[in-house]
Amino acid sequence: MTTQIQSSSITVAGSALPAMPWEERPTGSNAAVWRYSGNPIIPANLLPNSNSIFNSAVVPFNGAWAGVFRCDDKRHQMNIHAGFSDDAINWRINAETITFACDDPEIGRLAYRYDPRVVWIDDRYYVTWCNGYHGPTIGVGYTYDFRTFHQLENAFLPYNRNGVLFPRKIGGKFAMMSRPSDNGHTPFGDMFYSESPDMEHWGHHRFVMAPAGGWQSTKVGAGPIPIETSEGWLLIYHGVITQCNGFIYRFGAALLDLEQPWKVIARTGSYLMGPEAEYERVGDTSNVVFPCAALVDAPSGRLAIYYGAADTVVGLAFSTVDEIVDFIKADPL
Ligand code: BMA
Repeated sequence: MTTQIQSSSITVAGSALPAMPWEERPTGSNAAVWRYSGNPIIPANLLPNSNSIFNSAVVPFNGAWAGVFRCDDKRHQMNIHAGFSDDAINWRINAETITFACDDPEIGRLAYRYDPRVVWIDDRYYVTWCNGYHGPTIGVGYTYDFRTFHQLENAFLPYNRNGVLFPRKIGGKFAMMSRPSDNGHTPFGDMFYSESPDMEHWGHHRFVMAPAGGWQSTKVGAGPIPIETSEGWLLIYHGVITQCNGFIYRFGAALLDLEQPWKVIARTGSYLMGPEAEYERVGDTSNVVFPCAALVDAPSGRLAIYYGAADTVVGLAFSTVDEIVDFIKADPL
């Protein structure tokens, strides 16, 4: 038996974003998540020296939109760049990488930076990313204006990836999901929850979820900033399966307890979206969709999901909180 809930009963925390990108589900489709008709929205060569622009994060900013973009250059150095947009679809990305002011040169020194997430908490935008420090770990910084950036201490020891902050303090503490990993193309990965009183010291680590069968059998990692709903935190996450020709990255979603987010209420059995379009199937790493951000219009529950496609370009997809919660409940793990 499947559980159906009244869509209208779900409330979503956050702002109204009536100007965010939106398209209705195409006629004849029953997909829970559907692609923007103009995909990909950011081409690999948007910058003069970019090899690829993909796993990237966007937020509302000053009545328009700003973001932090993963750009790998033609030396294949991985770094992050600030960008701006009037419609959240057409982006102007700075050709220069982000420069962080940092009190400690040991921490501020660049090795590599990739897969940013951005979130507004209290009074500023926080940025997390996969930061090279004797292997990958979670870099943390903040900005008020996307022009000046400050870098804080790394959240964790190496090796770790997919550090994703919650959009408010929980139990009075900053809260972050992450995935302990290795120094290579990690063939494992569970998600953990950690909390911090000051955005520097992280502890109270709690196990959240492990890989399961099928599409999410090799590793799982948090995607966009979790969305607060009356059903729990809605966490869109990527899941990976190892096939003869390598990894395939898809994404699903879970509902987490609002006050104790390490407690999983429900989780998708089937994936929500996987590589299907040519720009997701073919690229520097074929068969990857990797979501790093979602804009949410709280009153309508509309979602605009930004994802890297085939480690080469940025795609945009749409859904609603109701659709995804219904999907989780109708086909739970
Ligand atoms: C992960 C990260 C992502 C990348 C994905 C697929 O380990 O490196 O940046 O999109 O692999 O290659």
